[in-house]
Amino acid sequence: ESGYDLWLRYVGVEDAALRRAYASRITHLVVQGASPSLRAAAGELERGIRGLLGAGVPVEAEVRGQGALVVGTPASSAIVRHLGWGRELDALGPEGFVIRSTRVADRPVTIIASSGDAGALYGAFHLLRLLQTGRPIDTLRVAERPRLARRMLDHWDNLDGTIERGYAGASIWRWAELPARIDPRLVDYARANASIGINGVVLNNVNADPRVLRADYLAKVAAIASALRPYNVRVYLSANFGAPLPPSSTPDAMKKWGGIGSLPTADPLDPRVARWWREKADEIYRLIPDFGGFLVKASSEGMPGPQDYGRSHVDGANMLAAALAPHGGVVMWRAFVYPKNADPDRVKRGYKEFVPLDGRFAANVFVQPKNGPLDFQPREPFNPLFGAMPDTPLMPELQITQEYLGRATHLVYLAPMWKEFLDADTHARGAGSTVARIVERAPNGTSGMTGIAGVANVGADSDWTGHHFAQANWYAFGRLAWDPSLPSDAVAEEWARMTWSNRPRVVRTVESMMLGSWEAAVSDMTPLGLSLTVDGQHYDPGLERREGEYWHADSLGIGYDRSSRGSDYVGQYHEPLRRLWDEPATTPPELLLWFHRVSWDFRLPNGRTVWAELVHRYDDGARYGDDLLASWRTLAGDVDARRWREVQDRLEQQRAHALRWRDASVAYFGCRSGRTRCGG
Ligand code: BDP
Repeated sequence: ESGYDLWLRYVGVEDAALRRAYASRITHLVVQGASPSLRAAAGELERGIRGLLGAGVPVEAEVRGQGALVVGTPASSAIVRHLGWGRELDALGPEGFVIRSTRVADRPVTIIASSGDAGALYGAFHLLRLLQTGRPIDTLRVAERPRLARRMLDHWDNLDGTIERGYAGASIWRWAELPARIDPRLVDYARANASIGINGVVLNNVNADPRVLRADYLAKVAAIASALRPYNVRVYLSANFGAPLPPSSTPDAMKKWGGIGSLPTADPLDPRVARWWREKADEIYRLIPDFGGFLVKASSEGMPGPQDYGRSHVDGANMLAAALAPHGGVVMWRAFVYPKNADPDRVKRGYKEFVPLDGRFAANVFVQPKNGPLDFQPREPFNPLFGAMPDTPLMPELQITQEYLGRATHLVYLAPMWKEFLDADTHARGAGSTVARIVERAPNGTSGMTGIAGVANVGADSDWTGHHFAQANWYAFGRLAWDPSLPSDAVAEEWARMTWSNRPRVVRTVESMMLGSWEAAVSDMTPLGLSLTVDGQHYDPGLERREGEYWHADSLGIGYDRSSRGSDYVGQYHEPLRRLWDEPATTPPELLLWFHRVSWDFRLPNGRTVWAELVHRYDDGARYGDDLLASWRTLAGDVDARRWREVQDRLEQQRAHALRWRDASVAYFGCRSGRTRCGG
């Protein structure tokens, strides 16, 4: 196996009794309705059942005897309509579904029903997951609905086929061939997304090449949209704010992109600019009637934006929102904005830029903060914007691609990191105001204005993600976007069963390898709340690079003082966090050096000094590489040879790299602190 099939392998059920039980419950398939999504559901069920049960089942127009699997909506299917579940299905929404064992004309059947075709498709994938993970299906009573409306995968793909922070080969969008030829791989990509509930993709890098909005590219975008549509995946684009300008107008850095228009300005308050965007939106929707909207990185890291014209983020976002609103599109306006003049402490800047704007964005604008205030570090405290903008829909941006977490070399399962973020209590409206709850509730209950985005780790490699275990992060992102309350271990177990095997030993081993891997990576690269310890490529240790900027280490101590006595970043949090995190003694050790500069002899709750704890963690983190290898070795023969060997190779690289991190870090801090000899 190459890994191409992801978690949708549909290999035969090994347990013969279970396979017989499934076969007696699924003797034929009845899919009433012929919409593209219902056809996709039927196709997937046929394919999955054929693989899992070793033989296909007939597709019938009606229930014939026992064991029908019926799929449909009240609108598409008379069988579903006559069950009288309409009210319940309506309450679950067009993406929600029920799966139920019941009787039709006195015959036992299994029903997958939804008020929408998309929900029926999601239900089909859910049933397949039950079969793939060996669950009983005799007395099903499933009711599901997504907790967030927009579950987005953001590609940082460039028009030349490269991917910013991509470690799995070239872009899967083959722009040169489009729109004439649509790579069949796109259908498999769409299936994978649908299987985990992802319903939107941004095709291009946030450092957006404006040409993607040109007519020739829009025709290509429309072709991609048509391939994804049956799977309920809508297309969005990153828009370059300077697009109305002429191509390569001026050589200065702020406008290095130029545009695709001919206007002398991109000032959002200039009526010509507003009109340009309105016409652009009209053009897009003529080609792609269900186009999702724009993701915008503006006035950030050299990208053009409203601040080039003395305007605010509100001016910029609302102008674009007005162009999209007549068509039902949205703007996702990134909050990854950190102008130097806002504050000497970089992590304070996003909050200072955006909190004053709360409540002023148009109804179809999301503000999109990263999970942490800095930049996708292995561990950060939650971004204080969550809980500070009650009147603005916030769509968190997570990073699935492992920019700072060992790229596609390291096995790092990210669900525990995302859970720490989603479960973090902001205390914005008293205890229990978790990030997940804030994100799940749109201000004023505006429908469609909840969501979450993950920066994709997908590329054209045969295994899609460059490491077989990195597939788990794509999978977990989708599952958590559907339901942020799912536990990391349950998601890991599902994935392990589908991707590797249902054998208990494999499931246990794979799951345990995954579950400790994030903490180990944090220990190895950024223990105790350190950040940006990497080199320019964001892969190898590069401690000297950032010395003094994100933390400071010398003979007296280590850390960054963000307490009220320092940068007062802690003041951006609600009580009691502000008070707790203001003192080293009541700050969780995991974030100690993020919030405080302490002496090397400062004692942690476990009795170790900071120096001893750092060394201990580096050691622990590095040793996880050995543990992973030892665990994986026990599975030789339990999993297919090619994938086993490929993972084994990666784990060996990871171990060597982890040791390098430990040695470089201990040597560096040993020298800075005066505990060990420098150099050599
Ligand atoms: C940083 C990445 C850079 C992105 C930027 C962003 O290093 O490639 O363009 O974030 O999110 O993490 O805009």
